Amino acid sequence: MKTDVAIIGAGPAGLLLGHLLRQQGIDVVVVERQSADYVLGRIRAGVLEKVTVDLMKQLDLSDRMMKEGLPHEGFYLADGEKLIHINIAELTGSSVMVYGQTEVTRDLMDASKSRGLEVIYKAGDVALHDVAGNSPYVTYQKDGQEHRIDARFIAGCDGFHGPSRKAIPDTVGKTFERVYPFGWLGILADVPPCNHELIYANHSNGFALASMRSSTRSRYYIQVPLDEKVEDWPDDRIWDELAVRLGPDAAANMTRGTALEKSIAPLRSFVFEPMRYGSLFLAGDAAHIVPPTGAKGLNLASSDVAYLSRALIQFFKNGNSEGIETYSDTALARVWKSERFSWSLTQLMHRFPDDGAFGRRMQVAELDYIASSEAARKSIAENYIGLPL
Ligand code: RFL
Ligand code: PHB
Repeated sequence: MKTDVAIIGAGPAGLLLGHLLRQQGIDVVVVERQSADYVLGRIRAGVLEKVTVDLMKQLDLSDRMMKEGLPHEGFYLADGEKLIHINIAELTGSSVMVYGQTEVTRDLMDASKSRGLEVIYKAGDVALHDVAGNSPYVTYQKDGQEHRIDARFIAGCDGFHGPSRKAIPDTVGKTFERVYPFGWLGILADVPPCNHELIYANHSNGFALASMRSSTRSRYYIQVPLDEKVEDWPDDRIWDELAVRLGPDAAANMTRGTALEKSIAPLRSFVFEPMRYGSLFLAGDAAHIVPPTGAKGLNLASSDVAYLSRALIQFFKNGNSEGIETYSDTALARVWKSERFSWSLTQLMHRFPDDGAFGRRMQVAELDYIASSEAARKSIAENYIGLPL
């Protein structure tokens, strides 16, 4: 098979990029290791920045999101007795959209066929070849046969564990990493949310987040030690802990229900530089990971893809390779700012086992400052809605 751009991974980064390039008549093939159902079964992000909403609009795939999504104009930071409202709308004139990553993925998947976006699911042993030069290719196994896709470029949109980043030689790539000493235990349930806005709570038992997917579906998280097992957390234990950590007002409004999904995700900050090597580009989680506290992961995948699609369209339409040359630096400049925000909000809202009394006093002082300073709240709000492209 021959194509212009071979895309590895059919998560949000791969599907968004595929659609944006197809919209301009550029040939693409997407290869995905998992089945479509498996990809849709992964419960992840819930908060979309303008950059993600705008890309779906640009693709004319935003109808369901505009109908079913919930625009949010604020959220809360809670710390013991203190409840700090970050009024995003007042502070920035903007808002974010609560609409699940699963739904974004479904909308992109549903439109694939009619828009000529070929996605090959259940592709085994995906491997990248000759990425340093101008004639790279991808091989994979499917139905007991080896297949080969020759391309002008390869886009590595295969998440943190995919093969793309590893195709860049160690002598070229640099990694920057912080692993946090805890994870998030998430629960999804068909119950109304306890509050109409998200609540991020710092409690002595650890962090908790009250989020949602709709007016009838809630998503909650609690900070747990890394060695904790989902099996040790029957639904009732999670609801009890949420009630304690989120405080009496939220607890009074919290409806308990059976978990539709329950999982533990470790927290990490990670950046790989550069995001381009020869004919290979990295986008999304393949190049960087943020702890979910700032709701930035999916939105960073979107901004990478916005930059990369422009660069590739410029190249294929006008023979102009400037965007391709600058992609890595341009994308990384935004990545590092989101890394900083996600790291600082994680630092502020979690209990770190080794931070002791001094670390806790720093958190209290910072939260006190945020509560008393509009400038501080504005800085949080403008990062939360997403920095401009
Ligand atoms: P994905 O979604 O991981 O997709 C990568 C795809 O590549 C496939 N793949 C392969 N394909 C072929 N061959 C191989 N060898 C392959 N290896 C892997 C995978 O099967 C997969 O389909 O990466 P992408 O597209 O870069 O998207 C990134 C986002 O998924 C991620 O950043 C967010 O989910 C992070 N995140 C959040 N982001 C937000 O913007 N807002 C949020 O509110 C938010 N909440 C979250 C989150 C992530 C979480 N977890 C579980 C890590 C909450 C949680 C709990
Ligand atoms: C979610 O609803 O899954 C969610 C919301 C906000 C975050 C992280 C996750 O910061």
